[in-house]
Formats: sequence, C-alpha cells, structure tokens
Amino acid sequence: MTDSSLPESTGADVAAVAREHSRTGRSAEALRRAVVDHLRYSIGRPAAALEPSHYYRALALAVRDRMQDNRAVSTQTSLDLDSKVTCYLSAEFLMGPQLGANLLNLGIEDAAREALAELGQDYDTVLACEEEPGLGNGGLGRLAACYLDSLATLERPAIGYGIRYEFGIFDQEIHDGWQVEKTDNWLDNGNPWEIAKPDVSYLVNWGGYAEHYTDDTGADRVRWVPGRVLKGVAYDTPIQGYGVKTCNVLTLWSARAVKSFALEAFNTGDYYKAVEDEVNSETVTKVLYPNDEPEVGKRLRLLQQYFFVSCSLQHILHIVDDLADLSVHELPQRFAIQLNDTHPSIGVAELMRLLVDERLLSWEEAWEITVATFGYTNHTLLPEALETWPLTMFAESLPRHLEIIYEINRRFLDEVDAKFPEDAERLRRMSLIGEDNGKSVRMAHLATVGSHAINGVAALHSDLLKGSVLKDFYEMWPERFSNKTNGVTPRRFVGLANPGLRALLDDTIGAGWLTDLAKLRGLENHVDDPVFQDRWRAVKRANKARLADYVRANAGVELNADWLFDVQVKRIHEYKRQHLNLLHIVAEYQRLKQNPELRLTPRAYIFGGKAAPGYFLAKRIIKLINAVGETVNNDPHVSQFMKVAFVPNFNVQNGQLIYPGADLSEQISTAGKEASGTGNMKFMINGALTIGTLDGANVEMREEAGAENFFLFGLTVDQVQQIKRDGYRPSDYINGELATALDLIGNGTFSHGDTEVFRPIVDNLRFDDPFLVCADFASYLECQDRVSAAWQDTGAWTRMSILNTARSGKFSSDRAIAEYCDDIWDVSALTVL
Ligand code: 26Q
Repeated sequence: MTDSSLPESTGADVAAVAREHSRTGRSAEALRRAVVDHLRYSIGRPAAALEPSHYYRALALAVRDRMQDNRAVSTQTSLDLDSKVTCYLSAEFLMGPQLGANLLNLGIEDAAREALAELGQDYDTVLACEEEPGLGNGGLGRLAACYLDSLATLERPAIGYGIRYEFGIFDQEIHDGWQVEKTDNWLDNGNPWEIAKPDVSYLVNWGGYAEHYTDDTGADRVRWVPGRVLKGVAYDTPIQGYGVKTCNVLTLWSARAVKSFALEAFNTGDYYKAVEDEVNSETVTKVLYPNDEPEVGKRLRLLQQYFFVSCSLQHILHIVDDLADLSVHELPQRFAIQLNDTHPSIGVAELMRLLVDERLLSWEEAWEITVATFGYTNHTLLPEALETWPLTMFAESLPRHLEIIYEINRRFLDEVDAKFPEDAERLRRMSLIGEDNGKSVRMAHLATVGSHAINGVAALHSDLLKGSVLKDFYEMWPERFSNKTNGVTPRRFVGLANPGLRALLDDTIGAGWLTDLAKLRGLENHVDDPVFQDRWRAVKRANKARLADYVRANAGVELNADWLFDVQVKRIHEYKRQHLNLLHIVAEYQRLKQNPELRLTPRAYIFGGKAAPGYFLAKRIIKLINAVGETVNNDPHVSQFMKVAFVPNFNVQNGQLIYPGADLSEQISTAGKEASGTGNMKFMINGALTIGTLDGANVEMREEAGAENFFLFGLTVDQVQQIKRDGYRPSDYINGELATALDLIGNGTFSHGDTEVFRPIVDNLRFDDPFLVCADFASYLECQDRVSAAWQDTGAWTRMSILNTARSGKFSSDRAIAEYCDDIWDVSALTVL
C-alpha cells in the first residue's frame, strides 16, 4: 500500500489516475489495485489458488468500499441538514444480485470490466459467482428492493429495515416433473455486501406478563415482565443511488441469545432451560416463511415480525435521542415509517408501548405521534391472505401489546360510534378484534387505524380496497386513502437485464431515460422507421437466443428463437391461473392432433415460478406443466409447432434473462385478485405485449399502451362478482375444446395413462373452480388466436412492441417513489456533494 494518505482524484489525467485512492478511485487502474489488495488482505489466498469466486468477492469488497465512502457523506449531509428520513419496514427484501447493480449505479462497469480483464478474468463469469439473497417470496419483497433503488437515486434519505434470514426462499429443483425444495444457503460463502454492527443491538422481550403499578408520582404505569429476552444485531448493506452520491442503507436484524438471561434475570436455577433458550434465540431469524402456506398463524412468524419491528423502532428512537438530539415529539417531522403490508403492523402497538411505558408520554400525545408517523400499504384483497393472529397466542406472546391494542380499539370504537351512532354491526366489522371462528387480532385494522395514510398498489386495487376490505375505514377517514401504483426499477430491469436495448435506446433517444423513464415516449417518433424496426427486432432476437441457451441448459428443452416466446413467470397460485394457460396449450395440442394439416403459429411456452411447499394444488400444477411439456416436446409432429419449458428456480437473477426474451407476457389472473403485479411491468418495459385480464396494474398498462396494443380477454371484476352471486357452475362452461382438454388431462394422455395424478386439478375445475378458469376459457382461447394471427404480421407486431416500451414510463419505481415522497412521506431530495 502506497497511497492511502493521498487525496482522491477527480481528474482524468494520467498522473491523477495514478494517485487515485485504492478504496475510492473510479478508474480501471484504481479498481485493479483495489481487487489485488482485497485478494491479499481480505481474502488471503495465494495467487495460484485464485478462482473466479475469489475475484468476485474481492471486486465486491472494492465496490463496497466505494459505496461506504458515499454512505459516510450521505449520513453526514442528512444529519447536518436535519432532513426527514423514510423508514421502509418490510419482512422481505428480494434484492437480487448486487455486484452488477452497484457497478451500474456507481458508473464504473467499464472500469471494472477492464480491471478484471487485466487480471485475466472474464467479467460475466466473475459476476455469475454471486449467490443472490432471496430474502423474499415474490412481488412484495422485490417491490421493496426496487423502492430502495429509487429512493437512493432520487436522493431521498431512507433506511430499509428487515430481517436477515439465514435461509431465504428455498431453491427449487425439478425431479421427474415435481418441485423439490432445497435449503437456500446464501450465506455459505459469506456476504461481502453487509457490515455486521454488533454494537448496534437492541433487546426484544417476548411472552411473560404485564405488571401494573403506581410510580413515585402516583401515576399508573405498566412494566412488561417478559418470559424471554432476545437480542437483535444490525447488519448494514449500502444502497447506492444511480448517478448520484446518495448512498442509503438497508439494516437487517439478526437474532442472538442474551447470555445467561434466564439465570440472571430470574435466577430460577434452571441451567438447562437457560441453555435451551440460548439455542432457541438464534432460530428466530433462521428462515423466511413462504406465503400461501395452508398453515399460517405460526407463533415463530409473529416473533419474527415483532423482533424486527421492535429493533427498528428502538433504533429510530435511538437516532432521535442520541444522534439528532431531538424530542420524540418531533418524530413525525423527521421520520416517516411505512408498513409494507401488515407484516410489520405490530409496530403501531410497539411504538405506543415505547412512548407510553418507556418514555412516559401521555396516551394522547403518543397516539398523535404514532398516527402521524405511520403509513400502511396494502398488497392483497384475498380474504385468506389478510393477517390475523389467534387471540390466545397473541396474549401469551405479547401480553402488553394486547392491552395496548384493546385500548386503541376502545378509543377507536368510541370514535366510530360518535360518527355512526347505534350501528352495532359496523362496530363489529371494524373492531381490531375479530370474533368469527375464535377471537383474533386483525392486523390490517391495526395498521389502518394506526396510520395517517393508507394506500393500495394499483388504481383498481385501491378502488376495490375502498369498496370492500377497508370500506368502513374509508367511510370513516376518506382523506387517508390514496393509490400508489407500483413500479419497477429501470436500472436493474433494463439497464442490467437488457444491455442491447439500453444501447439502442441511448442511441435513439439519448441517455437520460434511465432516470426519467417518461422519456421513452421519444421512441414513438421512430416507430415507423424500418431501420429502427430492424434494430429493435435484432435486439429482441438476441435476447431470445440468450434465453433459449438458458432454457436448453436448465430445462433441457431446445427452443427456436424465431418462434413466438410466450412467457408466464411468477409464483404458482390458483388465482394467477397457470392452469388456464395450460388449458390453452392442451387445446392447441388437440387441434394439431385432430388436424395434421394445421399450420399453427409456432410458439414456445415458457413457465417459471415456485409453489409454497405445502400448497398441494400449486405443486400439482407444476407437475402438469412438465407433463404436458414432455408429451408435446417429444411428439415429432406437434413439436414442430409448439414447445413447453419449465425454467427451474425462477428468481431475480434468471428473471433478468427471461423478461427481455419474451414476446408475449401472460397476466391472466381472475379480475380482482392480483393487487397489482410488477412482473407485468418488467415485460412491458422490455417490449413484450401483454395478454391479460382487467386486473391489477394491467388496467393502467393497457390505458398507457392503448387498447390496440394490448390483448384483453376475460370477465371484469363486476362480472366476476355477478357470476359468483348468481351461483357459479363450471359445468355451464365445460363444452367443446375445454371439455376435450379437461378429458385429455384426466385420462392420462400426459401421464402415461395415470388417471389419478391430475384428478385433483381436473376435479377442482369441474366442480369448484373458485377462480373462474372455465368461465374465462373461451375468451382466453379466442384472444390467443388473435395473438397468433398478429404474430404473422412482423411489422405490425414490432410496432406494437416498440409502442409498449415507449409508453411504459409510468411503471418506473421512480414515479411511484416520487408520489410516496410527495403525498405520504413529505420527504424531499437532499443532494449529497
Ligand atoms: C403471511 C403470513 C405468514 C407467512 C407469510 C405471509 C406472507 C408473505 C409474503 C404473505 C404475503 C406475502 C407476499 C405477498 C405479495 O408478494 N403480494 C404481491 O405484492 C406485489 C407488490 O405490491 C403485488 O404486485 C402483487 O399483486 C401481490 O400479490
């Protein structure tokens, strides 16, 4: 090391570059030196033993150094200028691989490529060594990650708070067509992005009882005597904005034992119980729970939620006290806390407890602060997905919080009663405590009552929220409700995922679109230019070839990149209707079998997605996709016109390969069921056309793209509700090609004669069909025929593809975050110099 005392250079001249600091320099030479330093001092492997994974870690550490430098300045600026900070509380952050994204945001991709080349390493090989942190299930977790990117890029001070799961979402393997879950060991090779902060740690109580007493002044006080105490330790990951100095932070909490807590605090003398408690403590942040599990209401899940929320709120109050020398009364002026769904909603009661029991504020003062600080984003209307906790479990786990919730409820119901007198039914509906099938705590009600702003995630979803799940609350406080349509970050989902398109866009409309996606509208000027159309097609063709390579290697299916690539990737769920897609495939198969002269538009059907391990039907749908694929792909005649591939282990990393390679995006949920969808937006930005229902953000995508550039089918929300009211009978719709398709699946055509394996799916559709697959089938089939016809006119398809990208600007997470900042958080930009 020679130059650590020298100031960092900003000049580009050779002498200046030579003097650049190894920890902060942006030139290829400084990066090369940094990598060599880290290989020696942080990784400690002899040169002869170095593999690409070592270079990955060294480069990651070098990149982290550069972000830490920005991070220090960002924090200082924020403190100096008394800025307001957004705290985004989320049980999930599905970050995806970090190295590529951080290099892009720092603007040092080319320098890194050159540095690695000088060291004899291939850039893509080194980047591919990263094990992605899968700390989320799907849309909700990925949304949180996109929002962190936008907050930093828009220079808004922000902290993400979550859980450092040791095991993220399981890895999916496909054995004999079935999903097999493998544990995700993402930390096995260490995590170069995080910095452990053992000194940033808080105690978290659990269980026990609440003790009421009178203090010296004669005031009534409450002390929580816990049954257990855990410790939360912070792990910080820097979040670098694109093209700016701003570098925010994601703080994830990891659970530790409090040494000898049981012995010292209570001195019960039960040594083995104490040891057991220590072991148990660390299991709290071991594993991410999959959604859609039939068995919910697990005590450990409640503990996870309370654990990370308590640590986060204690941290925020610590900043208020010690660092900024503020009074807690100023909390809402300095911090906006957003609840990403109800998972962190226990925070409402926890902040009340911290303010009333520990800071000795009056109830009224504490409540005013709490409501002014919290905002709540709802992500689902599915009644089975609304979080409730059995009252007895809640009482045993969080006895003091239950008392607080009762008091919130008492005052709240008084307010309701004052506004809507003598309406007992309304009080029952709105209570924070549910009385149907055993008493429970309704977390969505707690989040709503404790927040000054409540929002849905797409226009339709927000309207449905106001009209159904939260109708009574909307009538109570209409001014608190708004819509914030989701968005996705163009940096990752175009900049990184689609370098070909990025270059074409830079060339055609100039740089600048990556931070102002509305600029894509400029493409409309080129939509009829044949030269541009050719370039557009060439980019898509190359992306499809890249995807075909991946599918060959990972699904064992050979695809022709000239075919129409029809893609559905998302969690496997009945409401998302992967089985509707399959029924169309089976119908096409049947058409070919019946009429060998038929010349179908050749299509590759590509699926991907995980099923919750305990979700019986979803797992069988995966098996059916693979079974149909096997039959179709191995039929010499049929496979000239169609292929079916299931890409195993859909995640952020392979998503970046899949979205840009799609011609057609399947967004076919039952109207009213998909809150927003965000995959739909990733496809659209990358030039895929959508076949979709009027559900979630599809509605707005179609509005933006123009109805003529969107393949619409299916029942509307109103029609779905009407059919359900009238008593839905799937048999009314099962005829013609649908009847044949169901017969084929049931009679063993795709299962070597086995008539049992798919019976649960077929029976479900024939006799129940809760998501109206049968009712929408005819419309879907007719729409798919229009898709096939449209594909025949290459020029017209290309035009539609260009227009979809051109009109996708609204779906940038920058737009969404700007709206949150302006309408809910009141957080403004803070330029870091
Ligand atoms: C709850 C209790 C116990 C265990 C797990 C859960 C749990 C975990 C994750 C429940 C739900 C989730 C995730 C939900 C989710 O991803 N929702 C999606 O959010 C997206 C972002 O707003 C929307 O675009 C999707 O429409 C919505 O389905």
